[in-house]
Amino acid sequence: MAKKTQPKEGPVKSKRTREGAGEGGAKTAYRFSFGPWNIHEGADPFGPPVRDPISFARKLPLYQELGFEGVQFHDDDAVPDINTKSPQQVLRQAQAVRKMLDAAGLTAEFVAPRLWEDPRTIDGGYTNNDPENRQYAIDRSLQAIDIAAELGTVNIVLWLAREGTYIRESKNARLAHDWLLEAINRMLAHNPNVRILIEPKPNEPMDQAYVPTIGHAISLAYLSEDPARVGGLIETAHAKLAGLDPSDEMAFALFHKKLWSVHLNDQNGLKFDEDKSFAAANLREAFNQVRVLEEAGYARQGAWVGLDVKAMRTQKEESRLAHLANSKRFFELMVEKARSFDRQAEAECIANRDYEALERLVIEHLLGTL
Ligand code: 3MF
Ligand code: MG
Repeated sequence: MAKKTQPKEGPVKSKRTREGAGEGGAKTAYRFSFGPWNIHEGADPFGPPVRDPISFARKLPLYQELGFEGVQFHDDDAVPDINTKSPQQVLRQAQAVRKMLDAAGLTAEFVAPRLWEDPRTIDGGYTNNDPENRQYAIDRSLQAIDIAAELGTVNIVLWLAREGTYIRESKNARLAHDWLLEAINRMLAHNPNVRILIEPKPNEPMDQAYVPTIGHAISLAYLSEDPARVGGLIETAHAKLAGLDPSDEMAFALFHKKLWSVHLNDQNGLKFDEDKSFAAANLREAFNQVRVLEEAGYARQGAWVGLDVKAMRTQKEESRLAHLANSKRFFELMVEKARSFDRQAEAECIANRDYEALERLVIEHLLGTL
């Protein structure tokens, strides 16, 4: 009886009616994005840059060359020295960047207020104990919304980098969540089109962060003034750092219709946030992330496949973009793997509750030995 489910003995070819189909039946065409910080000079906490900087203007043509259409921004990627500029200067600079994007055939995916470098955000932005510093965080976030509007996107990503503590006694956690919600509501009220994507991460730079998983983010979304405009962005490495399976995190957000972007990358166990190339450390987890996105028809609603990957510090100038090309290639190969997975054999394994056979089906499929 188990024979049918034994890959070596030739699984029955299926009609694969659910293959890459999503809900509507058509296959998903993916479009890819990354942020300018993903072309990186290689500095780490223990050593200086090892590659020359590339200006934003010189990075833009590289997007198309690599097959990417979307650009992710921090507010100050679009408007450098943002704190020294008047509101009018900020908007003019954003308009100039929009022209550069248009000329390069690129689209802005999101803007993220960078609330982790200014002296006023040393102890957090929205959850800072000092009301003046909290006000700075909100003002800067509202300005990021105005920049996003100029760049032609409604998406604001909140990576809550310093919203947490080094020692738990230093903040009132219950109050901190109240302040976070207040900040989200202020942003929603500022522009009726804006959508907020919370990017959870459990630690680093803080010892403990307040919104460590997508479940925490979505619970805040539902409490907000307009839950339909608050969702999430899931980064593979961040889910791993929380000890969770990234594909399950994505499935949870998809179930809530709140997976609005992803930061695909990889992470080798529980250590610093490595931002390795997608699929480079955990092939099977990468397969499962793509499988979940495929099944849900993720990209159909206009969501992007965003990467948040860093080149290894050892990488030489001439091949410093390989991590981006590789990650995209590995994603596309995984899409093929997800689409060609034998769904009928899978269904038989499940019906027989023969998960050892299912294990073999998956592994032999990934190894290409079927
Ligand atoms: C965090 C992010 C970014 C970071 C970027 C630079 C939107 O995972 O995705 O914020 O700023 O990774 O380190
Ligand atoms: Mg990220």
